[in-house]
Amino acid sequence: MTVEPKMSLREELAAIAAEARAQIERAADLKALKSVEVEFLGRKGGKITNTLRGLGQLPAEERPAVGKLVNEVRDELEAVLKTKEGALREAERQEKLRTERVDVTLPGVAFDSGHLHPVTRTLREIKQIFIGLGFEVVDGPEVETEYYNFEGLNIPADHAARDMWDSFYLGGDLLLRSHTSPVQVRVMEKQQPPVRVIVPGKCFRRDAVDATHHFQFHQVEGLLVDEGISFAHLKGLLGEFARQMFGKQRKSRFVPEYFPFTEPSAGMMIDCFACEGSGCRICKQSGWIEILGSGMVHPAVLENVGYDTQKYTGLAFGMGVERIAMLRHGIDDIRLFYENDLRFLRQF
Ligand code: 2NM
Repeated sequence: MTVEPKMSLREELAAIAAEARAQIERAADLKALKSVEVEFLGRKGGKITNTLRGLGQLPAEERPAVGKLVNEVRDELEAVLKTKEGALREAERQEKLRTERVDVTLPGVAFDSGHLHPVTRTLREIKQIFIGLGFEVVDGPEVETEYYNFEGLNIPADHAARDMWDSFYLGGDLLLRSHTSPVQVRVMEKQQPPVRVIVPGKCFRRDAVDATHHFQFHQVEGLLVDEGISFAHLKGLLGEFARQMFGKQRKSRFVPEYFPFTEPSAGMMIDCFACEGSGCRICKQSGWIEILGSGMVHPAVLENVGYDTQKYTGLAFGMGVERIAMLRHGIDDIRLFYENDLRFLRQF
């Protein structure tokens, strides 16, 4: 029977250390490395740690030297582990960089950028011009009472002129406003002159829809009330607006019109900006285009809001925003504005 010579503690230690080095070297990742660390250097049951227990069996004089050796082996293995850990971390980092790399040369996702609707743009331009001329922009309700939409504006119930502003009636005395003039009445009720306001907004009329009419559209109306306001102010103000809106060489002329809330009333025409007056599609060969309605505020309207008509006079005007936009861009059908057809909208 052969007797295996019992390994000395030193030999045992050397064998464990060699095994540990080999396993550290083989560890494929940090997780594997951690289990090698636990197996050999773990505080409880680690193979190196366990050898310290064998120390007690040694003769007393050998203990310090072997104890020192155990510590040295432990320190050395810890150092080897640390080096291996660094290498594995770096390898993992490189792998992450490789797999998560972003190709910055790929074309990005292009966002379609939209733009403002041509009616919105025209409305903003009109507002900007009157702001520059000292007007304040106000708005008011789209659902109105008969009083503000009609009576207050000198349009009594039995008046034939109501047909010009036939509305949508909501029951009671409520209706959808057929112009923005009710807002001017509300403004005048609240303040004494001077009044300098423009009122942009949506209006509703019970009109048959065709190329130039729609049941919903936008207006900008304006009102200037003060001492001594005359028709000369009206012509000067609106002529300046026409020049800023349609070109500084524009000529304007006024033609008789009828509105119940103004007296006298006048339509303003400008010479055609498209053909300079020689005749074209836009001015229907006449050389002139009507762009707005206007007049001196009827004294009955001023009395309705309690103004002193001996002291104050006013001028007022109104224009259709869609109509102005159509003229400007040569658009021949108002319905195109509301169809949301991008082939149309992208042209403006
Ligand atoms: C227009 C034409 C002429 C107008 C009159 C008033 C008010 F409130 F002062 F009576 N607001 N707007 C007016 C005058 C509107 O639109 C074509």
